[in-house]
Amino acid sequence: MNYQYWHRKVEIMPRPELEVFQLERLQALVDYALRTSFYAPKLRAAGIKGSDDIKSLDDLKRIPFTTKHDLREGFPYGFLSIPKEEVIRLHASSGTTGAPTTIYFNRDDITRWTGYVARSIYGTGCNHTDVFQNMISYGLFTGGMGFHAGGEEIGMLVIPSGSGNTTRQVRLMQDFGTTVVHATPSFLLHVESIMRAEGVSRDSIKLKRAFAGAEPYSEDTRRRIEELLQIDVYNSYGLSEMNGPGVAFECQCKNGLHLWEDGYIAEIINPDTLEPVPDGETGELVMTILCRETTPILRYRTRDLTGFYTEPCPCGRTHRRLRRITGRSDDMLIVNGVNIFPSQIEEVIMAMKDVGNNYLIEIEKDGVMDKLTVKTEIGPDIFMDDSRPLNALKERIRKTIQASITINPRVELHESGSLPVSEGKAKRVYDKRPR
Ligand code: DLL
Repeated sequence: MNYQYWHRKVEIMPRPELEVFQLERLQALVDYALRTSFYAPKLRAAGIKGSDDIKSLDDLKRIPFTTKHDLREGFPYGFLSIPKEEVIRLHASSGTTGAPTTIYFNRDDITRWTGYVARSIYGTGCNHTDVFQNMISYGLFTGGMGFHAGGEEIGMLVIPSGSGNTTRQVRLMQDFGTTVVHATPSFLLHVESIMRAEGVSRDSIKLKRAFAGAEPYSEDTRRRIEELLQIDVYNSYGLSEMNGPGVAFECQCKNGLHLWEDGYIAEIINPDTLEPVPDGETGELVMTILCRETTPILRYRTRDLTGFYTEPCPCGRTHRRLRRITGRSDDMLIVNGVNIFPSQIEEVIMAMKDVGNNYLIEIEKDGVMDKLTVKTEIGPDIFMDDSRPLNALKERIRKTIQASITINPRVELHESGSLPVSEGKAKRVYDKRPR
């Protein structure tokens, strides 16, 4: 394969050089952190009074972890390292409870962030001849503006279509010959359902690739989107605390997400003991941002569960690859005492051909017991008024889920397109148990 690199020198930089680079950035970052009201007392208490106290990358471990709770406590300016007058933009994460976490940028921060997104997009094989439809929310959410800037940096024609309005999205693809889209995986599946329902032929669009992220999805979901839309889907990972998108991204090999280690330091820890896990094992991702001065965040506990691939990638990039993030440590559901992750259910149903593109999970109390219901849409070849294949499908779904999670779920089948679709990140789990 003919691999393409946006920042070739950095992307294939030998690891010892990369680590020297990381150390220099970390030292500079610590000086910025010491200017924030949140980190100043914490770093001093850890014996770090300036960049001179960071002599090797190992010194990072002397710095305490930062949590979502800390970010909320620091709202609105506790993590700001420069005078407010020098800030040119803010983004905020969509916290459902309490104060949102707010991230500030100066011009250099935006330039660096854009560079990481551009590098990610280019690494999938795109170039300036592509027409890029950015089907994700613009605004406080980082996904819209982050990808928009990255696409423009490469010189693609960027269509800022934003999220939702599926029929119009398809129309835009037809009118402008869109070759690449960015969306959540759940929205991509919804686009396909709408195209099918409205009789839009695949030949009327020129789509080749999609960037899918901002929410967890399984390898089967990727495969399903790729097969239905006949495109290549690249996994894209990021979080507002670390700028947004452009933190880790799949290259043309589609075998894990290169984490841009010139801009970030990643650690994987055991969330219970807080100790590092052995190389390659799964744990909680902890991130330090090296490429943003204005809001330094050190050793942030993302709650995302993943691990590193240990073998090198055929593309030649030296930046390590994360495995697909299957969920967050706080996603875990305990149903009648059994620990399950929603991703286990997704894996089962998205691999079944007769199941449609949308599903949701509901948990209720039934007396003293928990009742788990999985609602899925049916595929286009099954009809609601034909009870035999319907019952057989229901039974097949029930058995396969039970074999995977050991719990016997109730299964409900719904007409294609009838389950709710959210414009942003999909809401799949409705836990209705009293707290
Ligand atoms: O979702 C940033 C983003 C925008 C990433 C567009 C990719 C594309 P937040 O709203 O702060 O930021 O949510 C971050 O979403 O901690 C993960 O739990 C989850 N997440 C993001 N990407 C993926 C992915 C943006 N590819 C949180 N796979 C993260 C699994 C993901 N989970």
